[in-house]
This record gives sequence, structure tokens and C-alpha cells, in this order.
Amino acid sequence: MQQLDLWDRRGFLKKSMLATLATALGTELAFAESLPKFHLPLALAASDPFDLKSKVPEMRVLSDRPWNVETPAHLLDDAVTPADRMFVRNNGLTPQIANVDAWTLTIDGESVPNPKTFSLEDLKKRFAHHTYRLTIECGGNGRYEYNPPGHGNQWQVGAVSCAAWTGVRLKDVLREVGFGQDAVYIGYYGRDVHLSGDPNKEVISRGVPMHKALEDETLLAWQMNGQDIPLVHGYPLRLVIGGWPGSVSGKWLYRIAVRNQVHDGQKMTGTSYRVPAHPVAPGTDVPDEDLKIIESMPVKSLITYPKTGAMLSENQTLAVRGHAWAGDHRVQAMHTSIDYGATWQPCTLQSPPNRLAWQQWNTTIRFPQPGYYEVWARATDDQGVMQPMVVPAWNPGGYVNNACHRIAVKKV
Ligand SMILES: Nc1nc2c(c(=O)[nH]1)N[C@H]1C(S)=C(S)[C@@H](COP(=O)(O)O)O[C@H]1N2
Ligand SMILES: [Mo]
Repeated sequence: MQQLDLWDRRGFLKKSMLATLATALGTELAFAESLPKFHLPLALAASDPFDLKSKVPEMRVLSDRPWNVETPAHLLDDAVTPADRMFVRNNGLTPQIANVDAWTLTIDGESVPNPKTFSLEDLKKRFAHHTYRLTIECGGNGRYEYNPPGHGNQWQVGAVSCAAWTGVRLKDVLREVGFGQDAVYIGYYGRDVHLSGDPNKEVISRGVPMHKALEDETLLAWQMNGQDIPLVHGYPLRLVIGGWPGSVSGKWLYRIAVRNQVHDGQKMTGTSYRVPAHPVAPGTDVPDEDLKIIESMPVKSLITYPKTGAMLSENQTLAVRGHAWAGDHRVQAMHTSIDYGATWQPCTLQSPPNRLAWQQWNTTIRFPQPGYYEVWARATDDQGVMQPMVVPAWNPGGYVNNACHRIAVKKV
């Protein structure tokens, strides 16, 4: 349910919504008529239950202020991630979108001589539409395995999605606006609200170098899987950039600056989304100047069927499947092992529908005798680079853990 639907023309809660609201709150709404315009009772405004009620109940809530919710691996079985199974990573509070008709996107910055502002209608009418399936993986996915622990949400394996996004190419819009030779980077700005409630505080404002911003697949999107983007995923407009840390795909987008320097917005500096430029021992205090910004995400894969803990009876073979992705690269091979990585068997691997989309793989496994097994999955990218079997290089933020995914299987 979009929050938009809550309000009548005058900005008061719709009468037809009162029963739903009462259910969400667990109590009747007293004085709903006299609430100030576009105001929700505090209990609702704080936890934004409407959007997350639409998630499947098995999703793992890591925090509720801000919302951070991950998807268990077996719920990511679809080639195109449905909205109700998509992980949520908020750094601040989901904004309330009172009037979507008034939404605009401004392109400005040092490298833009003539800044321009577009309505959503302008974007939709004036530029060609494109749809791509794009893998979005949080840079901190897999953080739970680092020791000492990285600061932040202890994501396991499910902070990744691949939905079909529809919009216009950022490059088409930037070319129409015009930018100078000195352009280095873009930076996005979103309408989410800082946890402190201070409207002047930036929640997150990240970006990418021009070469990534100008790729065909970099979209200003208003649809996900053929529908309005759900509020929690960035309605009504989102920057979507596949293959790089999810943090570069700015939600609730209202401004893009074309910068003549590396963008220095919120969470572009310090240990945020940065890793040591040189190898360090676990627990090292790494100075800022030795950290570099994470760009393309490393090769990785997931087993999405069966769910870990599967029981298998005599003579049964096990059909195993999942997805594999490799940042800006393509996945070239997929293998599984049932002997802790001693030997590996090749899997069937599909081509991606477009660049930067995860690829589907599957295989059939026969287990030699009854007992406990682990199935490990390992992807190899088009450069011959493989997933490590154990946790890779420790880094202060606990980013880019692409160790092999494993599930437990028992043959009885
Ligand atoms: N405006 C805004 N955009 C944002 C964020 C945010 O907090 N605010 N989080 C980023 C991060 S860290 C990730 S991993 C992705 C998560 O996208 P999702 O919640 O749609 O899955 O959104 C990115 N875009
Ligand atoms: Mo993220």
C-alpha cells in the first residue's frame, strides 16, 4: 500500500482508511478528523508499517529504525525478485510523499553550466524508456562473518536483489542538460529524513564516476517489475545502478549533481563503503587516506533451492539451483562441491538477460551414502576470478564478503 493512498484531497486521512489504520495500530484512531494535514499518529509515522506489511513474514528484520530487512536465501529463488521478497536497506526514515505530481528532478553541480529541473512527466515524455534487470547488492552483505565484526547491520547472505527496473537512461538526460569536460563524478540526493528528524541533515548522498553514470544500464527509474516502485524502495523516482554497492542506487531521488571532483556527500568518506587500498591484518585501525571507494562488486553466488536443512531419502537425487553475479563482469562458470571444496562439479549456467543482471544456475547432485552433507556453491567470473571458500580480506566496515554460500543437507 502506498502511503499516498492514505490522504484525501485536503490532506486529511481518508475515512476509508480508518479501519486499516486501526488494525495496524491495534487500537481505534481517536480524533482522526482533527489530525493536522498529512500527519499520521506518531506510532505509525515512526515505524512505517504500511510498506513493510507487504513483505513476506519470513523476512529477517535487523532493525526497525531505520528499517533494515534481509531476505533468507531460499526466498530469493525467483529470477526476478518480487517486491515482497526484496531486502530493505534504509539509512534514514522513509519519506512521506504527499503530492507525487509535484515531484521534480534537478540536474546541477559544478560541471553543469545550465541546471535544469524535470517533472516526472517530462522525464517520461522526453526520453526513451528502457527496462533492465539489475543486481543490487548491499556493500555490507555478508558482514556477519567478519571477525572482529564490521560496524553496522550484521547482514547474512540476503541483502541482494535483481528486479526489472524501467525508466530513462541517466546519460540521455545528462546529455540533454549538458555538462563540461571537467565532469568527474555524479552525486545523488534523496528525500529521506535523517534519524534525528533534522530536515537539514543529509542521510546519504553517494555517486559514481562519469563512466559508470553514462552506461546504458544506469537508469532514472519510476517502475520496478512493471509497477510503481514501492515506497520503501524509492518511490516515485530512483537512480538504479547495477553491479556496484547498493548504496549508489539513490532512492526518493530529487537531485543529481555533476561534480568536478569525486563526490563528497554523506557516506562517501571515512570507513563508509570504503576498503583498505593495501592488505591489512584483521582489526587494524586504517587511516582514512588508506581507504578506497568500493566500485564493482566481486563475483558471488547463492543457493536458493533447496532451503538449508533439506532431508533426502534413499536413491533420491537433489536438484539444486540459484543465482550468480559478478559486478560489472559476467559469470563464466558455476561449480558445486559436497566434500568441503576438495572436488568441484560444473553446473548448468544461463546467460544474463542483459548486462548487470544475475544469472541462473542449476545442477543435480547424487550423494554417495547416507549422512550429513554441505553443498557449497562457487562462481567464476569472465576474468577467471573465483569466489573464495572462506571469508576474504578483513576490512573495517565489513564490506564485500563474497565467500561461497553453503547449505546443509541430510541423506537418510
Ligand atoms: N535515499 C536513499 N537511498 C538509498 C539508501 C538510503 O538509505 N537512502 N540506502 C542505500 C543502500 S545502502 C542500499 S544497499 C540500497 C538498498 O535498496 P533497497 O532498500 O531498495 O533494497 O539503497 C541505497 N539507496
Ligand atoms: Mo547498502
